[in-house]
Amino acid sequence: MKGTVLYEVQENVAILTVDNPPVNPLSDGVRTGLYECITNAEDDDSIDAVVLTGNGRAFIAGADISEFGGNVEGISLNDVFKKLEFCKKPIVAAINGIALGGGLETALCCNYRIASKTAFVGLPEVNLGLLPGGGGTQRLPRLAGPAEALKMMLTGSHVSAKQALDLGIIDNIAEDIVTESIEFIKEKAKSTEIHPKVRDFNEKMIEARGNDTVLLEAQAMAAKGRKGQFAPGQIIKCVEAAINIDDFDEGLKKEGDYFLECLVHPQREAMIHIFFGERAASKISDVPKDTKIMDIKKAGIIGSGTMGGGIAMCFANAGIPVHIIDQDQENLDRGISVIEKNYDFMVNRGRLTSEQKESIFGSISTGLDYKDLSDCDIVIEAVYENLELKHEIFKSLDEIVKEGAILASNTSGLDIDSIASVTNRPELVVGTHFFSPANIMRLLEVVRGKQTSDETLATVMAIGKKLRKAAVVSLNAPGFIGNRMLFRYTAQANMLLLEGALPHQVDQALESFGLNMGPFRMMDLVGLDLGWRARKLSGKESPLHAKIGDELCEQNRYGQKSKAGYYNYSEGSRAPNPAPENEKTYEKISCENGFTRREISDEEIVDRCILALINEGADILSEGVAQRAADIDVVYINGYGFPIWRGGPMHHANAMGLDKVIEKLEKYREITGNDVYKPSDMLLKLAKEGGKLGEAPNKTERKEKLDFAMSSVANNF
Ligand code: 3H9
Repeated sequence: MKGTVLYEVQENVAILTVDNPPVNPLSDGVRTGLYECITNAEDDDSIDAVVLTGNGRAFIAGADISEFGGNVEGISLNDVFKKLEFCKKPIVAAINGIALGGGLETALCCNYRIASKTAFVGLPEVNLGLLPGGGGTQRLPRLAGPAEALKMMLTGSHVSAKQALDLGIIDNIAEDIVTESIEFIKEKAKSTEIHPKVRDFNEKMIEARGNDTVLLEAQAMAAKGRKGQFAPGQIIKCVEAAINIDDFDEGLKKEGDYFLECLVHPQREAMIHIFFGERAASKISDVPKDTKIMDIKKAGIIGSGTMGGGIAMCFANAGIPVHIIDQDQENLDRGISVIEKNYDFMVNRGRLTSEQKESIFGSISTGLDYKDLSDCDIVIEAVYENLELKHEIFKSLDEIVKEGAILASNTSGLDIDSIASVTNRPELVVGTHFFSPANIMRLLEVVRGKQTSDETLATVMAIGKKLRKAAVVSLNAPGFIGNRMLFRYTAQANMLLLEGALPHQVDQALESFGLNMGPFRMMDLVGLDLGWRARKLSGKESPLHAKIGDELCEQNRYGQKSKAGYYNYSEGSRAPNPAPENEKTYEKISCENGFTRREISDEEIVDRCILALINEGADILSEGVAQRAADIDVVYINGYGFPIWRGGPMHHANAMGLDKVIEKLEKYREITGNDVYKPSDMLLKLAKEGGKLGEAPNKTERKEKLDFAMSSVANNF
């Protein structure tokens, strides 16, 4: 059995300590331990009261997520909760740290709750495609009121001890959590007052009855922030039951029914796949666990543009002082004022206090002289994509920055080995591909060059965690993981346009599938002119899929920046408006290239774009560029707007069944004659074995990695 509960007695108080490192989830051993320890305390006449706390940095991080979807052994969580709630002795939850999901629900079954200053609580089950199924949907609204409870449950956000106190979720904050909790419960045990149970607090429920506003607002919040997800609607139904049903146990039963529907829903499996995928991504199979992590006390950034500024904010937010260098003062002034505006915005939104802003913003310095970077532990170059320029910068950095410091390039696709080759420390050179805006987007691709050392890689992964990024390792290969897949995907979207579909049709079909933004809206946002200019410079003929975009550029339609691209944009707005004037261009280019435009169904649009992603992803895996399929999913969800509830393109393929994937690939290969749909060898092999996309093959079985010099992807980024 996993986990246990320690039992200790101090001054007639039983102290129950949940012990299941590192974060004390409610695994079978903990459930059994809790049940038995409460029974012991009840049966022991010398015990007057109980303190329940957790070992280490967590109180309880929730139900054991690894148990969902399998056979749950031992005592059920709800039996434990019943035991706690109806314990004959008063119980206080001494919330010493993290109390999430089933952890907060445990505390809500106690008579009293005290938290340490640094503790935080929340019901984040929605992030796993679940709802708080241990009474949380019934008890939290009784304490915090339905509006605040819904906000917490629909966003999954964490609430500090101070906020929890203000919301009425806890009764007090303590400096010395266990000692003060013992004193507190001893006093309570002496008094004759009835020890409260949250189930009996009906006031806020009765108050909310007959007024739909709270529920309607919750529905609007879910529609905006959790598009396509199943669990939010279930959570709202649970709170509706809490408000309208007098009998608490009947409300609990409803919650149980709605929870089960979430549990068996495919979204639950997909979202838990991503929860574990994000954590697995930080484990690098051939880098020993005990690899030394370097101490990063100061960071340097080259370039104060959007990327450089965003990256600087990430470091400053994580408490690491950062120095930004640019080539002229005007750029620096502009860059730093954008950063300050971002922080002011956060202050205005109540996300930071003015004091916090002063301290964080104050840790960012700027200058023009590379010498000021000499004492940095890591320097990240974030200038525009030009290999010669990057070579120059790395040569200078290598001379100036202290020995042993990491030099990183924020390239989205250039050859890290080539950049490393101009330095005398290739083992300390790595790619750190942040996504724009870097202070908001969670994805960080960490690009491992041929000579990047284990220590450098492990340190950069640790920095990624500190910066709260979803960090994924990619081998150094054209487009790395994400942009290589994106290239295939947008190329197919463009082929659909050439064959007869229209941009808004393609966008709508893929947005209905769950993508945040359709490919043509995205291309307009990024700018059609980047690829066009690169192709013009190369003097080569545009590939078929780029023909329409290039023709639009010839008409000065570069996308949002010129207020016209695949769509039209009005001044000051990013909302896409139809551009019927483009249709004659589409017809002309289709005709010139031998296509007879045809009706294309939404199903074909989605299939072709998503299959292109899957097939390329399988190649990336078979080359070992990504360590495992889940890494690819983490990349695509956090950097490219793929819906988390579908678990990423690789999980989506596994869920569909690889046989089915191959069948569809063959079908579209026949229809289009395009080799993009030639099933990847890895898919064929796995389908034959009845396997699933999982780990990359070991080094000897890998397909040869794409070469920068040979790749069309590299020429486009
Ligand atoms: C629930 O409670 C349902 C109930 O309402 C009702 C049921 C009837 N279970 O993230 P970290 C592992 S649903 C199992 O790197 P951090 C994690 O995989 C649950 N394992 O640390 C990792 O393992 P490894 C609701 C868990 O400090 C290790 O612990 N609760 C669980 O950055 C360290 O994790 C949640 O959704 C778990 N519950 O962040 C909370 N939690 O080392 C989910 C963690 O092998 N957890 N692990 O890779 C979190 O949000 C973060 O882990 C936490 C710590 C903030 C706690």
